[in-house]
Amino acid sequence: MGRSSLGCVAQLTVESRPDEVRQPDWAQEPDSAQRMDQARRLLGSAHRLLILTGAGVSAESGVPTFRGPNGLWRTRRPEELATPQAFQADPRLVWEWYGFRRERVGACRPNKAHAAIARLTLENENVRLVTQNVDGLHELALEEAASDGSYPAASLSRAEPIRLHGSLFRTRCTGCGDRTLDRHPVDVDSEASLPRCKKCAALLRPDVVWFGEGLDPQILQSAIAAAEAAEVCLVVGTSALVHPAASLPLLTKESGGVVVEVNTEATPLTDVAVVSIRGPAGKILPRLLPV
Ligand code: BJW
Ligand code: ZN
Repeated sequence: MGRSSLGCVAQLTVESRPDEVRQPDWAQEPDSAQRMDQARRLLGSAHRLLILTGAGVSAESGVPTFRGPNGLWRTRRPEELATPQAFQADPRLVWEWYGFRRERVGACRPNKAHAAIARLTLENENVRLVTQNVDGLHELALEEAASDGSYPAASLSRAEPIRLHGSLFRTRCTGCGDRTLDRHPVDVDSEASLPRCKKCAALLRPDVVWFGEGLDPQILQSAIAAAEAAEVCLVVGTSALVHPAASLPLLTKESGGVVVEVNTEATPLTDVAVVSIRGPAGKILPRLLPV
């Protein structure tokens, strides 16, 4: 694929209406097939592809998204809980939220969107995956796709996502900074029962990136390099409200590439995208990705 931007913004509506309509809208649109083809052609011919995912890619696995009607936890917005200030003020409350999410996400399995992305990244060394998600489902999908031993270790490690916002299943010590894998349930009975560091006894925190905290510079740099090099940036299931993640597709565009979006709703990136496909990732990606 050349690095010229296509001029038009094609939008495709795939989401089903709330009540009676079970067949997705895109199937009824006269030009929907053409638009899927346009996206497929772009993705299929890109020499370097970046896939950027957000919470929407895990929605069909049962993982709640952050924003929108189902994004609230006890009427609190993520902006109130995902901050160092919230943790300092009330670590029990913040750990309760993360404990709840660990439990919920721990019971979820990768869906067809994760599986399609995993196959593509394992098969194609020119595809990079950058995720904002902390749920580990892309990693599980990779394990599942490679469970028959047919991929060499090098393919597996290359296919690992660049995780912008950390992991729900890792802790970081607020004292010595030690990082540990941790899938345990969290005891939030009292401040004394919260997870503590085995080395220095200081309070542990989830090893995630909160608002106002910088991303790991090396991780951010890899994501920026992948965005700048990409001929196509496929953006899946993110509200594109949180930066710097939401700026990555703009970097692709500024570098002469194009943006393709898959989302159930319009986002600030919809007008940036050369093709915006409106529909659930688990239905769209298996039909879209060239494996
Ligand atoms: C489906 C679907 C289906 C549903 N199929 N789709 C530039 C401009 C303005 C502000 C800033 C800026 N640069 C930095 C900032 C400040 C701030 C920021 O972005 N604020 C904005 C909110 C205004 N950013 C930061 O603070 C970042 N740090 C930073 O930049 O450091 C330097 C700095 C600091 C301060 C000032 C300036 C510079 C850090 C951001 C950390 C974000 N952390 C969180 C929590 C992680 C840990 C945890 O999980 O608890 O990350 S917040 C939360 O939002 C989480 C997510 O990764 C992130 C993005 O959410 P996402 O994935 O997009 O989810 P949703 O729910 O918003 O959207 C889901 C989408 O899916 C929707 O569109 C649905 O329609 C769709 N969907 N089902 C397809 N089946
Ligand atoms: Zn410590």
